[in-house]
Amino acid sequence: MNKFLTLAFALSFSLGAVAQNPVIRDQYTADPTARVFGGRVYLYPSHDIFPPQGQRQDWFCMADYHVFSSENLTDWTDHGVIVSQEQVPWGKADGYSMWAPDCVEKQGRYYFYFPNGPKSGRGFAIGVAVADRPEGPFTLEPEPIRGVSGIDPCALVDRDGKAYIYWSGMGIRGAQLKDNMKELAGELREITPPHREGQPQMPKMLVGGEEMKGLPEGFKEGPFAFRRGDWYYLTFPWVRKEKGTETLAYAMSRSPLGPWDFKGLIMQEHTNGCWTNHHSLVEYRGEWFLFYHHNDYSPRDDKRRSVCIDRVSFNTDGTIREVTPTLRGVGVSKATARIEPDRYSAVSGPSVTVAFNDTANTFMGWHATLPQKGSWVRYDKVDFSGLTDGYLVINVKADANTLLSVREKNNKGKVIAHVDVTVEGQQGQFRRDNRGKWMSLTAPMTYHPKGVTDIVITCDGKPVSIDWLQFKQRPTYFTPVAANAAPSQPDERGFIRRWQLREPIPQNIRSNTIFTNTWLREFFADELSKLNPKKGKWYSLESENYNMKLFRFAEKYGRQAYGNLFWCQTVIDCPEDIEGVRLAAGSNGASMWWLNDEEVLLLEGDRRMVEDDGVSSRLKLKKGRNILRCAVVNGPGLSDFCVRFLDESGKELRNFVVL
Ligand code: FUB
Repeated sequence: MNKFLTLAFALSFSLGAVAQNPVIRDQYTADPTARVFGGRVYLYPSHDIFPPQGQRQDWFCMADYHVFSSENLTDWTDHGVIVSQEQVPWGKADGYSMWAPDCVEKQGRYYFYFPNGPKSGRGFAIGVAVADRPEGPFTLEPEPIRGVSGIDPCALVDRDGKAYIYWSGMGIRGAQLKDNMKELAGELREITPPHREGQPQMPKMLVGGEEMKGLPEGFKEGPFAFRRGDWYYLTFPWVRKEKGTETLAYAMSRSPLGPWDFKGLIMQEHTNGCWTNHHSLVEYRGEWFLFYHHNDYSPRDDKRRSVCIDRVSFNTDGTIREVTPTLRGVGVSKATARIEPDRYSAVSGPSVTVAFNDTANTFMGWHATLPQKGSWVRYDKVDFSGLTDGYLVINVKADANTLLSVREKNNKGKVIAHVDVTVEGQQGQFRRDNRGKWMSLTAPMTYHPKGVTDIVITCDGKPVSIDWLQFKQRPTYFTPVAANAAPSQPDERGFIRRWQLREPIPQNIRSNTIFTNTWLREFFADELSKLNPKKGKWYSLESENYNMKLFRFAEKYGRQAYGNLFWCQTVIDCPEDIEGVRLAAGSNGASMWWLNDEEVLLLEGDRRMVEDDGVSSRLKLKKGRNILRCAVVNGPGLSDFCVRFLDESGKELRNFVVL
């Protein structure tokens, strides 16, 4: 037996939840072969990269293969590199020709077939690597398959255990494989390759298999053969003379090596001129899917491509229904993951536009622009399961104050959340000047859809662009306190967790450096004089933490998390007069503290919350009710506070209750 090379196992990592086209969003992927192994879909694509110096800059360039897998066609795991060019014993270490591959399983072993440029000679050979698991590690065979000269291998293991290989080279060829899956079963013939004008004559070579008969005239490559019922399908990229770029086409037969009966197209030419397409069809959980590629992330360079998936179906006579590519793709998107409306299922009309977020780094994705009141985008199959107390986070950009809604099913459907996009400071949410800037806004959910449904984003005012949106379950953080609730105690470290919080008052503060003693005194005095306990909503809450996370409170009740003034008060009931105590507080943002309407502490400057950060002078807590009040203000940044009383010896005070 020749020398084997065992390949290192690369680290796997998940790409996060993305259900839209393209499906792999951090690297170029092309020529997708999808296979189902052990109830999971495995994706074996080529890996387009930009050519290094010295390589032809306008040509395909691939140095390795990754394998990806998914259980739901939404979340893809990248298992890393399984074969790279410098590991192939017979291949050029710098050939950059690792074109379309395939992988099939037979008797518990996984056979990975891939083309590559041989060390000596021209053209392509096809190699095999074998593994015990679909994601490897793969062991490379020392030599390519004898008698196979070409690209784009595809293997078919039939129900009777016989296996076949198809490839592209002087037309589309097919041959039976031996049981070892590494050699052709039939005779090999020596031929003189046809001479191509302007090129040197290739030396004689061994050729196996036969050219597939019954296929249409014109350029063909990328065969993908499969069986469905008693029909064999040979599918392939095909160039129609009159159009000049690749379609996906197919032929059917009752036997694995034909002759074939040409049937027509699975997909038309790409409308943007992307020259190639390449594909596979796979049945998964009772549905059929077409994997193909398009140059979405690289619209001006069709040698850098990306894998897409759409559903495909069959007529009763076994013929394939033509597939129209979609942006939305397949798979269900979780409401709690980022949803990208630029990958829409439908739009109100052609005036809705999609543009890259960053043309210098297209992997940053796209945004959709709704140009006028009434325009909308629909995004189907969003799963709201488990979201019981949610709010919306949406990343938007606008040039003027506007409104949008997220609705269920259609543009007149039930409003799930309504967003007030304020960029100029007159409406509710943002007072800063955010014209033309991306902003993450939050909005309460006014309706919680059940299970999987479609969402529609409607523009209800001026033009607005949307990058992504996401629903979040409101964190608990606080438990509402009923009016007749029993008094609570300070926690075991003396921190007071029960507070009445007024809904936040948004502030136009760009920087916390303004929080000087003088500024804060004036600000708090002014705000205190305006404070009307009957105006604005007050919430009586018990915190799950020793500190009151005010920004979470804001978020939970659908207000902006940053740039707020918070009013907070609590009632302390003492069994007796307690002399010589000190108030010890920490706050993120500046804060001022009053005990029974007397100012007792000011925490100034741009500070973070630290326990006992500021300590008052000695105070008296009187027998009965004492009102402790604080105001916390912050510009950009989080807001929270923690507070307790310390006794004469500096120990936390706990002999009182909080009403
Ligand atoms: O990816 C390189 C080549 O482009 C493939 O092998 C062909 O099928 C075409 O997609």
